[in-house]
Amino acid sequence: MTAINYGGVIKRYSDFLPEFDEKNIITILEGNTPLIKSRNIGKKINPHIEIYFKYEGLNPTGSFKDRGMTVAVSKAVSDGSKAIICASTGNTSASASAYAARAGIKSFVLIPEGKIASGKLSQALVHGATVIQIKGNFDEALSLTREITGEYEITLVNSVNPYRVEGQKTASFEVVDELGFAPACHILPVGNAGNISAYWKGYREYKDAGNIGSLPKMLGFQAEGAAPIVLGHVVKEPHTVATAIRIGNPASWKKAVLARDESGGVIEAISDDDILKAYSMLAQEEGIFCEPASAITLAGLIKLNGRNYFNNGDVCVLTLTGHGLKDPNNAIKISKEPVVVPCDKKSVLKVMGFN
Ligand code: AN7
Repeated sequence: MTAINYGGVIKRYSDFLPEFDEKNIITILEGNTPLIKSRNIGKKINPHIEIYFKYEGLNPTGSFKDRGMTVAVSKAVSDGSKAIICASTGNTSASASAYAARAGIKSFVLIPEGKIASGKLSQALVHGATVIQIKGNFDEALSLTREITGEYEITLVNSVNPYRVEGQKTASFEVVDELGFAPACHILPVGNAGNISAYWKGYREYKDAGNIGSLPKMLGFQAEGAAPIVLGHVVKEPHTVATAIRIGNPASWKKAVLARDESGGVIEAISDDDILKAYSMLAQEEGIFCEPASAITLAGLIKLNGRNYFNNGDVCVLTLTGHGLKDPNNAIKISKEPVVVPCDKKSVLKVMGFN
């Protein structure tokens, strides 16, 4: 396949996805994201394992949600739907509104007031979605959208829509197609738990098709203040700096537990401090800017490595789910303020250390 022929995930993985009439395929050429080998962090943390980053921030709207959205919106269009709706911590709303714009249908997005990163909000607005901020959290927004879609002719495009999961599983296909085998471990953030379920489905389907001989351990991480699966109960008021995964009652809870248990993996919690440390490390030591929720994967790897979880030779893939530019305020907040100097060479050289 040459790049010029790339047609998005529905075309590339048609053998594993529902079929659509060509005219109903709504794609912005999502997928085909790079698998980047760690150059510096791996050496430092554990030179006996291989670390790869699946950089999903390079999807058209800057997150992995586009893989599922192309399938969900193509299905909505095939069914004659004129509008879609989702609840979102930000990225689903960005993706839904872009794909709806491309399809020429309406989108409605319900978001928790003041709790979504500014880049994501700007996306929903610029793509023309009707953005409804609710005085509540994601879980409450999701239950509202489920009620509304039960009563009105409008398609729900959260990951409870099975077409979303179908699209998202293509990321595991890409990992295998790139490596030539399944990794020993696949590490993901867990919010509403759709993605870890989708990856696991993808790996299993590739194994059934004879494309891989083994399956990875699925290693999922939740933020400490929003870790219902780890705690074993709903978190009523979830909180974390990683707003993308500020979710207290994940819709795919059971599927995520199955993915963990069938694969022999873990789902654990990580503190906000450790999330932000990993976030800075990725930016400063690998040149990769992802959002805090995505960096939880590296924090999780560091945590497990600290108790010698990995075997020598293990290949670990970390999915960096969203682009750092989604959340510029957070990046600025944790960084050194830029200095301001008079406009002369001497002052500039002084800051550079060339006195
Ligand atoms: C960057 O956009 O739930 O466990 O409404 O944006 O499949 O929910 C986002 C989730 C990880 C968690 N990383 O994935 C939403 C939303 C990023 C995310 C997750 C999200 P799931």
